[in-house]
Amino acid sequence: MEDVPGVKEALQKNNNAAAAAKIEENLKQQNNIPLNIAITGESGSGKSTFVNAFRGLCDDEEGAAPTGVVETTSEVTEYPHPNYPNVKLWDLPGIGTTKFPAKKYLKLVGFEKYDFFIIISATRFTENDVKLTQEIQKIKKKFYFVRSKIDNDINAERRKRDFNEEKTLKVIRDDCVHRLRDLGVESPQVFLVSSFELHLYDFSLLHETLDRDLPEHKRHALLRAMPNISLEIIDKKKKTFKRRLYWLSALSAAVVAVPVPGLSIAVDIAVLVKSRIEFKILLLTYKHRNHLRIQPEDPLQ
Ligand SMILES: Nc1nc2c(ncn2[C@@H]2O[C@H](COP(=O)(O)OP(=O)(O)O)[C@@H](O)[C@H]2O)c(=O)[nH]1
Ligand SMILES: [Mg+2]
Repeated sequence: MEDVPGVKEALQKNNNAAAAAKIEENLKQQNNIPLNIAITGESGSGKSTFVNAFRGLCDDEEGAAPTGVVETTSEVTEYPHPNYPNVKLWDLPGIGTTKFPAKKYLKLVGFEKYDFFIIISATRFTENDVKLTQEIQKIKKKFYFVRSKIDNDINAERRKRDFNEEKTLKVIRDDCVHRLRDLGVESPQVFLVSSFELHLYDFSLLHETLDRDLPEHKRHALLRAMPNISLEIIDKKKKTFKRRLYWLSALSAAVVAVPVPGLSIAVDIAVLVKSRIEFKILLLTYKHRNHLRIQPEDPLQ
């Protein structure tokens, strides 16, 4: 079990109240760690659809980013995650328009606040996408390339008699990588994604990569906001959930032992009970969807 800073010291001094306060502070902090993800790319590349899929919303749901064949985003729009509002996806306007010329783009979209950038392209990455990566490199922020609408490519290729999904994906990936290299991007990493089917292709790999690159405290924020698209993600969530529950029980035990004025754990516990139920449902749905014949397990076992 990970340590909460200051708890051991407080307990060694027999100061339960101080230990409880440290635990509560730490639990609250975990809820409030900001993570700002910038989604950029040309108009029509699938930015808004990606934002919605990441937040677990359908495109026509209330609070979803507007999407469509003629929709263009001409402003920076903020979309907080419905359950974890500290995680925000920012739907950015396309680079290279008169309103957002490449040179001034990062300044105009307020680059400082983003933890990293996801650059989306539905076909080939363009000169503008590359200009943007060059500017992002200058400010030393991370960026990732997403080649979107892979379901369309696969469906079109499927009509051919010698269709092979793996080969098709490799051709698309190699093509993007070569193009980005030709445009001057060193060792580009490209993730093939369908926002209609996040559980397929490279979305999980994108998460793994972000998870590796992010600082520890931001990783938790990302994981909690991730859509439940694979057993790995569900399993990782289960682990952090158990850790949180452990500290909450420690906190409630400390409060019972020495009542500490001003400590409010009731709300947090209600949230945990609710998420425990949600957890079970999502696990069952996931298994059902993937035709896994696994008995539903208690997420806390
Ligand atoms: N087949 C498919 N279509 C997509 C995908 N992502 C976006 N689209 C469609 O592409 C069009 C433009 O998407 P939108 O998200 O509005 O693009 P934006 O202008 O970059 O925000 C819409 O009709 C979407 O339904 C995808 O992963 N697969
Ligand atoms: Mg849009």
